[in-house]
Amino acid sequence: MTASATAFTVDAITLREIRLALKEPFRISSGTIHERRIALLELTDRDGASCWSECVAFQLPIYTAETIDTAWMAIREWLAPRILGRSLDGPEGVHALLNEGIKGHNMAKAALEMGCWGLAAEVARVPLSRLLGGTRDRVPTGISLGIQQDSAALVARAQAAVRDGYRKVKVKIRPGQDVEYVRAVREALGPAIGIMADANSAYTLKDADHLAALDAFDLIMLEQPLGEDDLVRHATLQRRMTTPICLDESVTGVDRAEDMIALGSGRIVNIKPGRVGGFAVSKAIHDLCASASIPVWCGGMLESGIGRAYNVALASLPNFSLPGDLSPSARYWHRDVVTPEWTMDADGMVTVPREHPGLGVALDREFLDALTVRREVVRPERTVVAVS
Ligand code: OSB
Ligand code: MG
Repeated sequence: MTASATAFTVDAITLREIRLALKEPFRISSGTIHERRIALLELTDRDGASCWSECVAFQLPIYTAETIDTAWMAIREWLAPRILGRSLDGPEGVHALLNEGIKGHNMAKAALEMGCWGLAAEVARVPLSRLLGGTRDRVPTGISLGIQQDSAALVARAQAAVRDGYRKVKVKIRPGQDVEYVRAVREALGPAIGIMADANSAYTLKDADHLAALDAFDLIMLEQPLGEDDLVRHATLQRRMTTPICLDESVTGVDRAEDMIALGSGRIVNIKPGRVGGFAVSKAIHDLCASASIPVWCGGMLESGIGRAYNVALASLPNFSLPGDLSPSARYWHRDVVTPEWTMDADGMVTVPREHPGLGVALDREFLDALTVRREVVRPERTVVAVS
């Protein structure tokens, strides 16, 4: 791909908030998500091309510090003005432009940066997966099951997931709902099914012996048992467990992935492009992990079909060797905002759009309009035009 083929100039960025009710509430150790308030971006090129992207921040800071409202402000006030009206050769350098002198706000940066990758794919008329360097036509999919009222309810969902074809079953855990829940799932599913647990930072090193009891269940991995900043403590815990630790919240950039590898804080990385500031950093973490023989997989943030298009494209890179949290639309929503909706085949595989240019899905504009609760257009020179 020549640089000029992906050159673009963003003329306007429309921020839009939609509300999308989950089919059922999703509970993690730190809180419950009932409905997604999602910030969407529409980036419009000077020559008329446009592309949508999604900000994965939740309504409350239960996963990382960011929220939809902090991201909205960061995009409008500090980040969008750095991109608007600037002629860019391609999306590769966008993260550096957004990151210079602006700390944190990775999900806000990612929404813009990934939108630039999508726009570049539109402009160059290539599928996003190919622009990124993806090589797979289909990606294996796992399900992430929220914390349930009791282990019987969890087992029923896990069994249904296996019947649906999912290639991996992830169960959320927290103190009091952990070892016995995992034991029940392993006993019900038998030894052949890939199972893992995700604690979303609910434990401390005082729980090391308790967590080591999970070693009995042959888990593919234990995701983020300790705090986001606990790289050294994760290394201590990893030495006390045979189950591989996978880091999610802790890996906020390439440096943290390097630290994980150097310290032995974990053996697997969950890459969520939103958490690390977008695709350029995701690719760099992917490449670093590939060279260190660390498997990676693509995490999820209960995205709409728009964010899912970006995750599926990313997961088509070669070192995404474990099933991602890339469930089909119908697992989350009564109706998704894209057509076709995301589906999974009976083998638990999601097809990567590798023929259509851009995201490979179309937006259902009428439905999006009906879901929209606020909209703002940001133009060059930081003119904010409030629309509603
Ligand atoms: O830690 O991966 C996580 C959902 C909300 C907050 C954190 C996480 C999750 C998931 C959802 O596991 C995965 C999905 O999008 O299906
Ligand atoms: Mg996680």
